[in-house]
Amino acid sequence: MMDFPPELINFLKKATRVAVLTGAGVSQESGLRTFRDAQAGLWAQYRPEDLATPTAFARAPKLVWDWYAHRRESAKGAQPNPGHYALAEMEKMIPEFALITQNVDGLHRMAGSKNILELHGNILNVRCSECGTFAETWVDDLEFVPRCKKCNGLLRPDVVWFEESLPRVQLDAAINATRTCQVFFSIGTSGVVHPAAALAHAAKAEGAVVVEINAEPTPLTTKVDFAFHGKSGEILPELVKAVWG
Ligand code: BV8
Ligand code: ZN
Repeated sequence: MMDFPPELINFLKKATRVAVLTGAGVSQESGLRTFRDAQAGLWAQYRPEDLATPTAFARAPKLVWDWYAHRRESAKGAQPNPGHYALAEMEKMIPEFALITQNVDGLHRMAGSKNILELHGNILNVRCSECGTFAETWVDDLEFVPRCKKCNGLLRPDVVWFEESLPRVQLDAAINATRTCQVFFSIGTSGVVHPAAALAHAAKAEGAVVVEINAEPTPLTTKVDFAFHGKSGEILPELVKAVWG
């Protein structure tokens, strides 16, 4: 049983407004690779940053499509881990709770979280790169990228690529939750991708208590009020039990 600082426990017991930012580390114990982990197999030769861009898709649409098809299948086969469930539990205890996620794997929703802000989209959804229509079905195993039934445009994953803007509604809601929260958690993220990486600093500037839960130190670690280094799937359930029994 981990022992948490009493001042954090007492603060969380009284908190009514909490914002949580999660990154790929929260899904690591569900068997999904984080961005920093070396890619596997045939994808090992590519850097994610070189595939998750409109330029890459324009230059090699089939390569990018296949990378997402591979990751979509992994995400479909993944289950939420105790860290996802602990966050869904925490949400039930806090009147105003926002779960801001950089993850595209849909595992927070599967675990029962409700107020989820997907800043970088959702890999399980596919839309047309021209007219934006979402595709209900498509064929994955052809030698070319499937096309939109309405306008014949190339289909693409419904995620935010580098150099693409984040969805306005989700980002505004995330900024608002960050500005008004009493406690901000940064969990399983290396805190290098912007603008998500700026949220913890904004919370701090507004006087929130900032808590980091991550496998290793990050650039944020020296700036937070409490830092716990370890697996989120182990720390989060213990924290929820220590605060809310
Ligand atoms: C934008 C979807 C405006 C796609 C993703 C210089 C300064 C500031 C910004 C920029 C800059 N240069 C370029 C930019 C902009 C760029 C950016 O931030 N680049 C970075 C690389 C510097 N940002 C953008 O382009 C964004 N858009 O800014 O629009 C604009 C418009 C036009 C022109 C310019 C700008 C769009 C960013 C969104 C990109 N899409 N994902 C996909 O999934 O394929 S980002 C992707 O990478 C993920 O979603 C995630 O957000 C990010 C990876 O970060 P993490 O989630 O933190 O994962 P990571 O692997 O890094 O870390 C995991 C952590 O978990 C580690 O610390 C590890 O220790 C820990 N961990 C591991 N296991 C566990 C654990 N912790 C706990 N428990 C465990 N078990
Ligand atoms: Zn279309």
